[in-house]
Amino acid sequence: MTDLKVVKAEEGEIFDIELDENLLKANEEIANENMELLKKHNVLAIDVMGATGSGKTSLIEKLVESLKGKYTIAAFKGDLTTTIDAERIKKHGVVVVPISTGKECHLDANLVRKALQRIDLEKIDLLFIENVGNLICPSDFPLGSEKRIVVISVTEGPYMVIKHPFIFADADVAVINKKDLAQPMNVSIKKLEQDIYEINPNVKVVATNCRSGENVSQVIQALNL
Ligand SMILES: Nc1nc2c(ncn2[C@@H]2O[C@H](COP(=O)(O)OP(=O)(O)OP(=O)(O)O)[C@@H](O)[C@H]2O)c(=O)[nH]1
Ligand SMILES: [Mg+2]
Repeated sequence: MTDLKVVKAEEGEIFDIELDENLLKANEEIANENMELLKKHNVLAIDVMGATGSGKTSLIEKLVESLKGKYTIAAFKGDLTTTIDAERIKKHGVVVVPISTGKECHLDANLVRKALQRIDLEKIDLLFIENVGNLICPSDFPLGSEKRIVVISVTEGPYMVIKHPFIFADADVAVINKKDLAQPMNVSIKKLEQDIYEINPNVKVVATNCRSGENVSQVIQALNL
């Protein structure tokens, strides 16, 4: 592939705290507890992960608009400090809990557990959890959600998928957003789709325009909602 000599991180040389095994194990245990709790109350939780600015909030807004007649919906929104997205989702008349991660580049199961204590789970059918915009860290931190959506958009260029394979491996639905900009960006949606299927043949891929709402109904179908 390349003649360039690559400097590689060997095992034991990666100092990133996210790779600390105890931390990941602790997170997984809490995620399992969250999942049990959600199941007990018949709440379907969906983790919406994806690149910064790819359209996660726009997608949730459209999903909420389409589904709020059928389900009672709540949303959690993880961000470093702001509540901008939480306010956007709240405008659609659903319960929203903003989660501030401080400096963390992803949500974790403990923060979600704290947020779960803020809502009446008996009154909720469907919970969207918008993760912090990031294609790397959230994949290591299950939250206890039953389904995972990954959102990328064509404006991030043609290599987003092959550069970030891990996040697609566990996804149920992959959304390629901003399809209206594919042509000016000179990005092939077909190629992005192929790249995703190569990583995860079981994922359902939908190309959307979350501004207009085009194909959001296909995302709903892909989620079996
Ligand atoms: N042209 C176009 N713009 C879009 C589309 N979807 C979202 N946008 C715009 O893209 C910008 C970012 O969208 P958001 O929904 O805030 O993205 P996000 O992934 O939630 O962003 P962060 O939470 O900040 O990571 C906004 O200006 C949206 O209006 C789309 O399909 N086409
Ligand atoms: Mg957002």
